[in-house]
Amino acid sequence: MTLNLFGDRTEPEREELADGAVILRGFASRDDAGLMDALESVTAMAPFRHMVTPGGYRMSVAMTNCGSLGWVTDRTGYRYDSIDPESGRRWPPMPPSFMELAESAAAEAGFAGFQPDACLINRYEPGAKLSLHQDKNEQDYSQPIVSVSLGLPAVFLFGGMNRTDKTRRVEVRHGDVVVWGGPARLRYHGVMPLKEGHHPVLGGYRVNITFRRAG
Ligand code: MD6
Ligand code: FE
Repeated sequence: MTLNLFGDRTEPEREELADGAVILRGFASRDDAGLMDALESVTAMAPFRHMVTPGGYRMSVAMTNCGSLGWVTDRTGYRYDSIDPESGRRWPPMPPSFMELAESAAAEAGFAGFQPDACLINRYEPGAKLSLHQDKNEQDYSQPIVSVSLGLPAVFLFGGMNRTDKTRRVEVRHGDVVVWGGPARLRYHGVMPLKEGHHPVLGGYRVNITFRRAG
């Protein structure tokens, strides 16, 4: 444990989760007001919705997208699509503040030149969770993923290359950014059911924004 001048617990700004995965603590806090404005403009055009898995289950996490490709699931499977199935139109463009954050976080983690074309936005309410999964719908696994946590804290589960491998639990909080690539790219991961709480910026929710090069 590290103590600061006041005897409080401090955390390193950068924590290695595994080879190829790093948490940049508070990296997105500096411009959280700008991110919230951009988030509202996206969700005004493409509202959060609960998608259905190929197995027929309604996801507890509500989702939307921006950028040229959006991640969708329905009874026919998971895929990236340039069209929002709810509106029949393209997803809203990726706001410049989103793009800049993704690029600078990736560079900070050692992935210079990251140019995301897909941005998936997940909204968790208390009890919502994401089961262990691998991110495998993208074309090029050499590209990293940049994941931004906003609002209520959550426990991120971080496993290995097989579903049954032991998982590590890490708390992700408002403003934390996880960059995930290289040898970690196909690790299983998930999110534990969200606990109730109140966050000054997002109230009773957690929002996670993940940036990918999908196409
Ligand atoms: C979430 N994140 O934190 C869900 N995937 O709400 C993910 O599934 C994820 O954070 C790949 C890389 C980073 C992530
Ligand atoms: Fe994922």
